[in-house]
Amino acid sequence: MVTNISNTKNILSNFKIYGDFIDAKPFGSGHINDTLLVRYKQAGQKVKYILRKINSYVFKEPKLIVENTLNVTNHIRNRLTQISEPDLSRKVLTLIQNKNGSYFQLDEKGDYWNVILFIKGAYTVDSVDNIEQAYEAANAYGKFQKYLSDFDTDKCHITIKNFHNLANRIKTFEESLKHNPKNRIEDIPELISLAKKYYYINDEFLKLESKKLPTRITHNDTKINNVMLHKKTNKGLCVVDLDTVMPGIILNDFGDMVRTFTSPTLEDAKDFSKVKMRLPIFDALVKGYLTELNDYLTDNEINNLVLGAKIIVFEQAIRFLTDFILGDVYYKVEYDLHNLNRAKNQFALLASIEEQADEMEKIVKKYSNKNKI
Ligand code: GN1
Ligand code: MG
Repeated sequence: MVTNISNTKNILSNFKIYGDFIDAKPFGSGHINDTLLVRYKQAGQKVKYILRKINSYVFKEPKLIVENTLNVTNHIRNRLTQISEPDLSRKVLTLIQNKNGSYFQLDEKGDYWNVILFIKGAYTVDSVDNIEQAYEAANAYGKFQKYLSDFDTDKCHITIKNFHNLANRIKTFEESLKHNPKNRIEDIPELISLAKKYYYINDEFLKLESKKLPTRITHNDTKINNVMLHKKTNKGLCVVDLDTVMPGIILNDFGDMVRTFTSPTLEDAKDFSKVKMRLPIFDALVKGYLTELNDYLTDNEINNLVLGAKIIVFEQAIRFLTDFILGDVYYKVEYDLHNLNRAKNQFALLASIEEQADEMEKIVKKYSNKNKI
């Protein structure tokens, strides 16, 4: 992303931010929105903000994201106040108003921008280095889920329709095979057969769906780098990137944690032999998550968490593969085969999960308080 400073300053001038602008730099590793870290000098102190341009190809109604984020953060702030949690501004995101009192700014091209206060003294990681990080980040997502357990699902907008609808993702994948607009499928027959082999995961899910999993307000993008960790204590501080907070099922949030916490490599690493589901990291993840949620989740949810991991890793693999076939229209790419490598990487992770599924089930049972006398 190329930063045009005068344009950035122009956008920022609409928001209620005081002091003197210092600089703005591209930030983070998101594939969708343009994100900048912006610094201001306020009364001698440097203060950081996150400025984001919302991707309107992906989010058809960006206003809905801003409304959801506002409602969800207000709800969490109230919950934290009730339990007298200290240091509130670092435990929940703060949205900044523009000078008209709204929480987004429309530019002359019709793009939506919003500004968030950067969480002070926090950092993120793109892959997990140790069990402590896995525990802390999963625990932060567990708390996030717990605080939202009494948020009215009818009051939360659907920001992307069918986002984690695996049947629909398979349909889109099948359509991409038919259209094959860039003649890319000729080179990848084995990968396409492999993808089809995993359709059984959707059949398993459909059988389960009839047993009704509760609809909750879920995050839907529970990547490891969407949790801010405390620089000094390494504790989970705050869950960020609330764009896809929507009514959903817990299996998806659990699944995306397994996807992004347990592999030692990044989702686009090209040495697929290094891609593995690491059991000790999975153990810490389950412990951190269920410590918060054991009393909130149903037996049916807990008993199917491992299926959630398979669902999300498979879904992500075919999302990357579909985007490769369609010519990289959705995810930002840095080189021609980027989406293809991402897909291969995710299929390697899925194979590793399949191999260790029994062990994973045992770990979930170990930390679950269900079916125990
Ligand atoms: C996208 O916001 P970002 O770039 O972290 C995507 C997620 C994928 C992820 C893969 C709205 O997330 O669903 O899991 O890339 N977000 C959207 O890294 O599609
Ligand atoms: Mg996101």
